[in-house]
Amino acid sequence: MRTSRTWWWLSGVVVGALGLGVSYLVAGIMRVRASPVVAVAEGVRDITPDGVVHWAIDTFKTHDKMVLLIGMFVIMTIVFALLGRVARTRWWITVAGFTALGVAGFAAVTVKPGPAGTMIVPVIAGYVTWLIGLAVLAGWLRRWELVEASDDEATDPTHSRRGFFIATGAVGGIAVLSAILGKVAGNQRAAVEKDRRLLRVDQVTKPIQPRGVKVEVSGVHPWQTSAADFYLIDTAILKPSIRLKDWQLRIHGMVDREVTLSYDDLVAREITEDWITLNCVSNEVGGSLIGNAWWSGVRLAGLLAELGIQDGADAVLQTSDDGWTCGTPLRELTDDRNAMLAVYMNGEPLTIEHGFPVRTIVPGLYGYVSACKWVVDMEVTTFDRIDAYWTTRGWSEQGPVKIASRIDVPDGGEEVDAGTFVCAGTAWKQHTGIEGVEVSLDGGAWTAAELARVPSNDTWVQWRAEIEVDEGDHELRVRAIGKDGDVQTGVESDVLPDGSTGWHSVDFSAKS
Ligand SMILES: Nc1nc2c(c(=O)[nH]1)N[C@H]1C(S)=C(S)[C@@H](COP(=O)(O)O)O[C@H]1N2
Ligand SMILES: [Mo]
Repeated sequence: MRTSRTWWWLSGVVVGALGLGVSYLVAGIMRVRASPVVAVAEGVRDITPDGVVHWAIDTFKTHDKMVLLIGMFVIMTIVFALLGRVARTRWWITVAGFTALGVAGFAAVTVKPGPAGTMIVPVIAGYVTWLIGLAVLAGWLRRWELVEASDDEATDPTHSRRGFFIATGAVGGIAVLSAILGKVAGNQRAAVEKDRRLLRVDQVTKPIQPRGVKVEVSGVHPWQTSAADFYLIDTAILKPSIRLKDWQLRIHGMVDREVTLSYDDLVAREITEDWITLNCVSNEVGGSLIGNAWWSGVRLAGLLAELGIQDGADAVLQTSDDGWTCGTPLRELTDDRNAMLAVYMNGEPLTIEHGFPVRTIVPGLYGYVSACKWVVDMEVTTFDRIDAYWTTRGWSEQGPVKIASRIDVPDGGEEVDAGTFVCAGTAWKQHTGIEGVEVSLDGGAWTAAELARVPSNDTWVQWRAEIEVDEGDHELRVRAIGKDGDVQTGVESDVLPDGSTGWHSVDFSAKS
């Protein structure tokens, strides 16, 4: 085989990369957040069956998005190589292939919120680049091939070969350069981080942990969760970077008077502050998708009352800057609890990951129906009229937190000293409160644990219990009792559709 033939695949890869780079650059310059590559990755995730998504999250933990991007990268490289390879004999397949990829990019960006007209520009730029780039490299390859094929011994293929490699190198270089420039141009993050650092909201206070909230047993998760340790759950592959001056919240729908608030409008209102525990519906029994923080923000009950809620409304459809939505029951937003538009977490502006500049926090509801990060739109409406991101994927429309408890000490598999052992952990049922916690050793009788103090029913509570353990293997179980008398069930159910149930148990051993 002539050497020229073996290089077609390389032109496919390099031209493919150039198209992606150019499209990324155009997206960056235009400040289109949904670059086609990321949009396709998000689209792939959206159309992936739930079972596969859960398997991926389970297997790769929080690296699932990285794995998705790397997987896409590998697949794209292979696809580009194949498209380059077939271009030699069947041009139309290559053109059809790039067109199909362009259409996928187009489809992925148009389902994103925002002006479709501008989001399509990066896709078109990338598509045109693919076609032109491939035509140029193919031109050099054909010249090289012709020279190799000619019987004329005097003709040296070096010139056309060199031409091909120089062109390929140049195209590859431009691809990398445009990707880097796209990154720089699109990088609002630095500016947003600066907004965060300079932000001062009057009335916001630093958290002061109430006395007696800790059981003081080493190994128990801290009662207050720092922003850095707070679990992160969202569907955004690129976290929205929103400048303070650009943020707006529109509240509309079944209200007498709709309103659009700027950040200054919002924080000029009275600030409310509270300790609130937030947890995820996907938290498995014994899991750690839960955290407790000091939140500062604006109470939604007051705000909504001012706008005048119309009869019949029972839900608020919240929309994030990245298009994610959730349906929150109006009752929990307007009753006595501190449901708020939070601006600070633990006395600091929200981090970008946790929803800067504004996110919702509602005591007593799982995050997926309430805790909208980067919130920009609230529509007062009715549940029967709306579909939210997770409820269209099999999760329950309503997501009140279920009573739960967890053993932090001993750790599973731990070896402790036989004799008296102090076990400890936490329990929660936000907005109802925990009345008691009980533990059972090796399937024996339930015995009461001691509870630490809590500032309100909206936080988790730490517990500790002294147990007598003999030498050998043991199993410890925990259950909680709510202030409403609800005793935590031992019946195990999966996180889907509305949160896990079952007792957390830990196997450990004791030695003399
Ligand atoms: N914009 C947006 N907000 C979101 C989500 C999301 O995917 N996108 N996930 C929700 C879920 S399922 C949970 S449990 C909480 C998690 O908030 P955290 O990441 O700050 O802990 O955010 C909620 N708010
Ligand atoms: Mo969640």
